[in-house]
Amino acid sequence: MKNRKLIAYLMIALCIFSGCSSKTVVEETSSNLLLGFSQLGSESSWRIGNTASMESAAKRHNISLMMENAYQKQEKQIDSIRSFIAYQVDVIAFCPIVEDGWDNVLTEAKNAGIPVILVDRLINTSDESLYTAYVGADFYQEGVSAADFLVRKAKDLGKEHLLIVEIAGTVDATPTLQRYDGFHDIIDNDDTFQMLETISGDFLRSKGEECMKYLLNKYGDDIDVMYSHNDSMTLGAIDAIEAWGAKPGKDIIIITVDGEQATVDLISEGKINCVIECTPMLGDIVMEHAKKLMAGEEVPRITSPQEETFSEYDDLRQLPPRGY
Ligand code: GZL
Repeated sequence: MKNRKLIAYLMIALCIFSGCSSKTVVEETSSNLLLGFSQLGSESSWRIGNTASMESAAKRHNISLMMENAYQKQEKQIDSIRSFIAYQVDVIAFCPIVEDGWDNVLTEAKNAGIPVILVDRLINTSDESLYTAYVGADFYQEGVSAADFLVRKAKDLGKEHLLIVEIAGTVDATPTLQRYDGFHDIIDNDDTFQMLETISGDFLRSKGEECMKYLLNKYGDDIDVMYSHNDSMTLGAIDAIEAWGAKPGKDIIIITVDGEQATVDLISEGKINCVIECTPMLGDIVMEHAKKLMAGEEVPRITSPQEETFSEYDDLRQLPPRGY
């Protein structure tokens, strides 16, 4: 262990002097389990909550965490995974920003005998042995839950024809692909609804606002519903809707995913109609898996947390603080 600590600190020094931008943080503990974690970025409150969950869980489980932030760049994640391999960490965990392009680096991890845990998002690979476990949401179900709310809301309003715009997440990211499929598998088969357009806001608040401005300029007051793949984009879109002079939650039904405190609070203010929960608190599950793998024990291939739907139909006064 002492050698690895020395190498770790030398790597950090090298990283600092070479100006590499993905910040390496080594949270050291007395344990001899070192987990290398590549976080994809800091694009949303959800992501910041996920990072905090991983850091606090590592401490709780007495696991040394070497974390690098890729700031939305897949190539930085690949570099981080290679440095974890070079340092011979015990387990690698990462949130793949997109589904494609991981086979080569994960084959290197496999050849080095280092197990890989996918956190929050999946990869697209023909070699299922390249990762041991996935810890993250059932995004398809989140899309279905969003559609289920809209079907109920349409019936409640007695509406027979509603026009929908969709602000999607990062192209080729698992939540984007599956939140789209889950929603469309219901909505596209119901004549009450008509999709006007789907446009990517890359999970960013600023792009959510830009997308909604574009959609309002193109479709104006014809828009009845906005379905957004994450709360950050929704908050930006609400700024655009109010600047347009419409009332979010009334003139335009607002359905969003993540469950940040900020959006759940807007349900009570009547500005958002439905928030589908996607918890970022995955750290404890990941650390439990890492400890079991180090003990030579099996772990489940897929672990998805139970998630709820919060809407205007619920009494949210007793809801505990969301924590992100
Ligand atoms: C979902 C996660 C998504 C969130 C966004 O698990 O991958 O990425 O919905 C975040 O807020 O940017």
